[in-house]
Amino acid sequence: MTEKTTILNLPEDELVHPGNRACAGCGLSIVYRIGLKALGRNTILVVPPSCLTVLQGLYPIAATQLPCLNVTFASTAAAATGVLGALRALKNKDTTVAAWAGDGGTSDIGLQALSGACERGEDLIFICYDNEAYMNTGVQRSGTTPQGVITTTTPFSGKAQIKKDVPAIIAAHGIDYVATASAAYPLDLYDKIVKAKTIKGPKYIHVHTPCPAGWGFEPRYTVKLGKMAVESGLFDLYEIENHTFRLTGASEKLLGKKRKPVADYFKAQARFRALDDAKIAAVQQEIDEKWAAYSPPA
Ligand SMILES: Cc1ncc(C[n+]2csc(CCOP(=O)(O)OP(=O)(O)O)c2C)c(N)n1
Ligand code: SF4
Ligand SMILES: [Mg+2]
Repeated sequence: MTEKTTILNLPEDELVHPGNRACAGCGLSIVYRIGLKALGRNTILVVPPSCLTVLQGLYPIAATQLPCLNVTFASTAAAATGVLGALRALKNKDTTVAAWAGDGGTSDIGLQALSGACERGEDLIFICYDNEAYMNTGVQRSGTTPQGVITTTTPFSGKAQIKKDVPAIIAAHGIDYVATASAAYPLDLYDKIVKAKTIKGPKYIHVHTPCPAGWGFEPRYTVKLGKMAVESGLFDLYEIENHTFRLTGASEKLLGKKRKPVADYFKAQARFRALDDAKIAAVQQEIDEKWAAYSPPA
């Protein structure tokens, strides 16, 4: 079994400058800081319009020390493919190309380019930070916004449709590495990115990323909210490696244990205020059924 990273052996090298334009308590700030430590200095980032472009800022006062291509919304994985081609022409075999997009830029607008890159087998890491809406433009619903969430485009009874399962869609391409992670478990995310760097071909990591501004909770609760999503069994940490699924980290530890009620997670956020008890009970039942399938009775 590979040694897990702890806070004691995380690299000290900081690739994100202190002070950036993200909101206080932004989950993306955690994901980005730890994610860049895992990717390392020999990395080229490809980023579409999103809160990340705001967090990174503009040259010459950018928050990141890595080279970064800011590209059009729909083109992230296609632009990353172009960077890979340029590196091949330069006979550069060791630079990592990481496409890094929000949920809107991944699950909706960038999905065809991502699908194409997966189908062609491009050697890139695609990281989606899922804050479950188009946050940078003022909280519009996206394909990954959960059912019932109030956004500026679903203002009354919340989003009618269910959350799009993007990791499952990408896994259906048959690529060798798909994983989920959470801003609340940065070391698990770190280890997954480090592992992804060792695998040839497309790698996809989907990161649940609490957003105080868009979800309606106090900035100091970012990690707590992320943990509640995992500990309730709503958002699961897993890997699909060489087509084999396994729960990891905090989700693996939940197997056979009592999970926290999902109602606590919903009630801690203003965006779920339209959910009544019957809808919450229906989600709880879905979670219970999913977990019964993870650990069928002996
Ligand atoms: C083609 C196109 N449509 C719309 C926009 C405006 N826009 C910029 S960022 C953004 C939201 C991105 O949402 P997401 O990918 O979830 O990232 P987040 O802002 O949540 O971090 C939108 C709609 C754009 N730049 N290009
Ligand atoms: S809107 Fe949300 S994701 Fe965007 S910078 Fe603010 S807290 Fe972070
Ligand atoms: Mg988003």
